[in-house]
Amino acid sequence: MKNNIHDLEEKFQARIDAGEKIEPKDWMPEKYRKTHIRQISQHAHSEIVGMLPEGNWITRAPSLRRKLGLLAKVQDEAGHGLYLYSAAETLGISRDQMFDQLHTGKAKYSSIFNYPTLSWADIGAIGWLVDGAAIINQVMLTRTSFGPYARAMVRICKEESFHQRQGYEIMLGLCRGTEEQKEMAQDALNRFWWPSLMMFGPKDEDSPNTEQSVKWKIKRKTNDELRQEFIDITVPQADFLGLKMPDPDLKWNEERGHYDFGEIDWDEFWQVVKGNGPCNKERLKARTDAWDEGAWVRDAANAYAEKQSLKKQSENNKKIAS
Ligand code: FAQ
Repeated sequence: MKNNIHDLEEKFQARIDAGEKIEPKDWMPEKYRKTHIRQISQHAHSEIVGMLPEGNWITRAPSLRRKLGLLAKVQDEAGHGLYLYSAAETLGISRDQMFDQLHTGKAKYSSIFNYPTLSWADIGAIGWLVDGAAIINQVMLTRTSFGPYARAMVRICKEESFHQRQGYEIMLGLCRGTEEQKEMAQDALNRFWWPSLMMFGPKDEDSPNTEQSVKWKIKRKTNDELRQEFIDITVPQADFLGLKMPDPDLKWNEERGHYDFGEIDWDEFWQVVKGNGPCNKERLKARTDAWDEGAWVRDAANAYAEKQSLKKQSENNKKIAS
């Protein structure tokens, strides 16, 4: 038995090394399955919880055009959550189980969504920085080894690119506006810059999952590699806006061909991950309230589905009888 598992694992790794995609019904090590359930469900939860900080501004967007754009973006995020929950379901976990893990605090979601959106400029900063960071991570995931996850990511990335541009366009509008508007944009950058860098996860040396995930090509790049990529792309964008990065240690390193940057406040990161960020409790309450208040919708949908299936069954029975 031991040898059998060993053989299966070797064959599995050989498939991964050859660049093959793993599909839900293929044999896979239990840890590969569990890692995917963890990562995909947490990613799905991030999309759903991520709707909340922006939802806060839908009624207060400064024009109809901005309102339409934001509404469409938030709807896209619900869609991303749904593709991802479906991808995770192929691994044998139910949606109810995943929601239960979110509502009981067992499953994480991205730390970034535990920060408040205090001004309209924050919506620009989220699109520019948060979606910008999400794309860097998710473009990598279009090549991840698990087929359903990789395929979901292709569409999600296309939509995220729109989101990033609408955010940057909001920032550009503010930076070309009045002094007060430019200050709002700078303030949003100051508050969202460091939390955006934290989105990529702990430093590689403190990341317990990276080594195995890279070996299984779940992750094609490490947390630090992606974070550096994001910084290198984003700093010139801030320069173009005429905004100042809130990091005195940020400077181009000719030798490395990358920007050097200051130390991230890892205590803050872990506090937020553990549930003690500025909005953790509020976000979780919004989700559990939505679940409780939506019970009648789920009951009605189930009753309707049951009625339809009985109707279909009785029509089939009639056809067989005639
Ligand atoms: N927040 O060993 P690692 C978006 C946890 S989508 C909270 O490095 P891993 C779209 C990690 O889970 C944003 N927890 O873990 C949008 C692990 O704990 P666990 C979400 C974090 O999995 C935009 C522990 O720390 N994207 O923004 C965070 O190998 C705008 C040790 O860490 C994804 O989920 C964090 N930032 O690497 C929506 C992408 N970082 O689970 C609305 C898919 C780490 O063992 C508006 N996920 N942790 O208990 C990934 O690529 C990976 O899971 C990482 C973490 C890179 C996030």
